[in-house]
Amino acid sequence: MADLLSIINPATEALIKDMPVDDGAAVAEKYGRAREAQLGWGALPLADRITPILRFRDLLIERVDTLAALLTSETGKPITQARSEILALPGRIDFFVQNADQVLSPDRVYAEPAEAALGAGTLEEVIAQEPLGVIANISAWNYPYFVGGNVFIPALLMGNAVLYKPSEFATLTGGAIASLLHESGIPEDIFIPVIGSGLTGAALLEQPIDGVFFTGSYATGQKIAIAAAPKLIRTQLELGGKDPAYVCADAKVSVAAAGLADGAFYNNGQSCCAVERIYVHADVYDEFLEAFMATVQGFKLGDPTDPATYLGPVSRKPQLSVLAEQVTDALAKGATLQCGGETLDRPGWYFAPTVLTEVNHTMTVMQAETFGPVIGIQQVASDAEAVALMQDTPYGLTAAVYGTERERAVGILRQLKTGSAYWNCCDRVSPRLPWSGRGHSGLGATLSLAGIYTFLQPRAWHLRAG
Ligand code: TXE
Repeated sequence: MADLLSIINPATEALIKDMPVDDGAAVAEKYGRAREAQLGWGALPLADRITPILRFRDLLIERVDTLAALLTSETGKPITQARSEILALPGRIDFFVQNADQVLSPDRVYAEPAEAALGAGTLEEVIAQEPLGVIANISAWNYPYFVGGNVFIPALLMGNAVLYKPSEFATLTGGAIASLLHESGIPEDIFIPVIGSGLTGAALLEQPIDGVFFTGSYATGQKIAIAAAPKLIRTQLELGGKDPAYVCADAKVSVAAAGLADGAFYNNGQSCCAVERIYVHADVYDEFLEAFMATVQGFKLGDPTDPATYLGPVSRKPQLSVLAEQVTDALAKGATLQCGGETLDRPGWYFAPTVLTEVNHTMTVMQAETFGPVIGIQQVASDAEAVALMQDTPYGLTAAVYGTERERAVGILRQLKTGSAYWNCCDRVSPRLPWSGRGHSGLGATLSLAGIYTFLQPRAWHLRAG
């Protein structure tokens, strides 16, 4: 009897359904089918792989209401944000489709002049790109369409087969994505959902796959890397972050306050690139805090199926205690609670939007990933002090600086080791730009041309005419 995975609605705590979990034998069987099907898929003309992907793109738009309702039911993501995520994936698909041919076309890099051939046939050198083969996509729950699509769309376009394990907290959405891809014409043995949690993910890594693409925590990312290491396969890790933002003395305070409040609380702060620490120059601190608090207190918290809701429940019940512990620790070390600070006494896993001030780096809230609706704001006396504090983290996903002078902001950002840098913006991802992390934030890049090449391996052809 297969183990069951209980899918719970975070807003009501009601059981949605129990799903049978794939055990090791089921995972091995799915791997075998993917391996058998991949060669034929990789040998297809690119156009034959693009057609079903474009159909999937259209179905995402057609079915957005149903897909968004499902995503909201199992993650608690406010329906407006669920729709936005689904409707933004077509733009990323367009980028991958528009660049697929350029990336896959063989590149003739050298043709030897006839006179140099000394009577032998002339030599030409060609670089060809080949798919990795069968890859495992072990995905996350906070943006299943984004963090999944960033991987499986280019992987499929480049001719790979994908074993896709959605997070146990977004399993129904993972199943809906698989059904939609199959309805679009992606062969069932080319995109195979693997259902379960960590044990199923670990079983997937025991298969002779050709690459693993993971999104999740640093702790689990380490386990993935250790399991993948003996195989010497492509290992890509999109992990967490402790993303800082700095408000310079010359910043437009209203712009910074609105942007950073959204950056800290959108998706209930459950984004790898959510703003997790805010530093504000003393000259604008009071004005910023007042504007920031006004924005936060304007956020509507409630039923995630209500289009007016901005803050729903957190997606995972254990996070409630993580958040409460970070608040307790901060207050015990001298922080001031501006608002929130506790789990709400109501059905569902709701944590009040929380702003802490008079914080410092002895507090967990300013050092460990929060991944929830809690933010610390610290006053600084200079840009140099802000840089020192922003650098004080093993993570390196994104950093943001709000200020009028571009050179001043860029000069600050250049000192920080992050994969993405923001001037007067934050918490944004573009298909045209590589999404990568330094330090504990990960390995490799998705999106941009780099995020397409990562699903390929180059082959060097040395061809001398007979
Ligand atoms: O992540 P996990 P969870 C961070 C965030 C969050 C924390 C925990 O701080 O609070 O991670 O979230 C699978 N071998 N991020 O529990 O445990 C697991 O089934 C193979 C940031 O979701 O990392 C799931 O599919 N697979 C991140 C996936 O790994 C294993 C987004 C992630 O699980 C496994 C999500 C194993 N041993 C969480 N153990 C971001 N970058 O945004 C687990 N899994």
